[in-house]
Amino acid sequence: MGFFDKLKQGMNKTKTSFDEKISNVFKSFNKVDEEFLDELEEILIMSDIGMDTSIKIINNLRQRIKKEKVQEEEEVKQLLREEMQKILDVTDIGLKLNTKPAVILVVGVNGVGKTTSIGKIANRLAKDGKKVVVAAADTFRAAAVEQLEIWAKRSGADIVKREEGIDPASVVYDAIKITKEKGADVLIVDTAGRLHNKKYLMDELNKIQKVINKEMEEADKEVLLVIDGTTGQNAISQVKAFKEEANITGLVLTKLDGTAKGGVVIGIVEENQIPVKFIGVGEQIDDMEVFNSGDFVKAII
Ligand SMILES: Nc1nc2c(ncn2[C@@H]2O[C@H](COP(=O)(O)OP(=O)(O)OP(=O)(O)O)[C@@H](O)[C@H]2O)c(=O)[nH]1
Ligand SMILES: [Mg+2]
Repeated sequence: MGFFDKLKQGMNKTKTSFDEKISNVFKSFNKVDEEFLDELEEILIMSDIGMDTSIKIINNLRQRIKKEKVQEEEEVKQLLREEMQKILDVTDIGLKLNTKPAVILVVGVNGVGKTTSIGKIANRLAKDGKKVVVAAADTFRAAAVEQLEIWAKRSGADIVKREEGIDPASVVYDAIKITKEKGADVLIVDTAGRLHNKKYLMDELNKIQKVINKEMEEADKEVLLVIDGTTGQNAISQVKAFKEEANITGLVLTKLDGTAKGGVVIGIVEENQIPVKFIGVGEQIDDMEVFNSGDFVKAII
């Protein structure tokens, strides 16, 4: 069967987990040789890890298998986990919010979980004793403001909101002023979900960033790009588009509950050297975890 047929078949059978696929490769080959490694490489590519990253992982794996004389399924899996983990451990994953105030700008395409993640992050920060203000800079829908308001109440954060349709950058301007007046520690800015091909929305994001850079020049700034963990290859173009417009400092990978996916993030981290900071594992306020590369690779293999 050709590569593309396999790819198609793979997509029709997304229920077969990554781990099962690897075990199947072990069943079809009785030894860990070049053929086996080729097959494994195809599985990585089909799991959205990306061509270049998959090749890199397999090359490293090949060397280690040779050097460490590995033949057993569990040993190979362990080496594979370690090689993936190495890629994911790019930099420090904590939020850098040492100034008072500091700011977190949250961006991403529609429906990925931005507002929900803001609620969860605000809650974590509040638990650490921080005073948080959230800015409702998604002014497209009245419902967006209401949704953020609910999360602000749950987490004990203050909210700055204006009427629907107003320029989001002006909401951010007001929110910065209020954050300073209240002596709050962190301002978190919720933005509208924007398709990366809609130029005016991206321009608007630039305007928000200009306001932040001007009004909070000295502040520590995190720009978190939220990615739906059930998305495949499309996540790569999302990262590319947002990186052109914003200085992304970290990723939030959501909806990892109930999915064996998320492999795409390995390629994204490798290619962009942007760390995953949090993962979302449900719709409730506590359903967020600090990203742990070791646990993550264990979950997929
Ligand atoms: N299962 C699960 N659902 C999630 C998670 N994060 C968010 N959601 C759900 O995803 C849906 C969209 O979440 P929102 O937070 O509104 O997403 P958004 O990016 O703010 O959406 P827009 O503002 O419309 O662009 C909601 O139904 C959330 O409950 C998660 O980690 N797991
Ligand atoms: Mg939202």
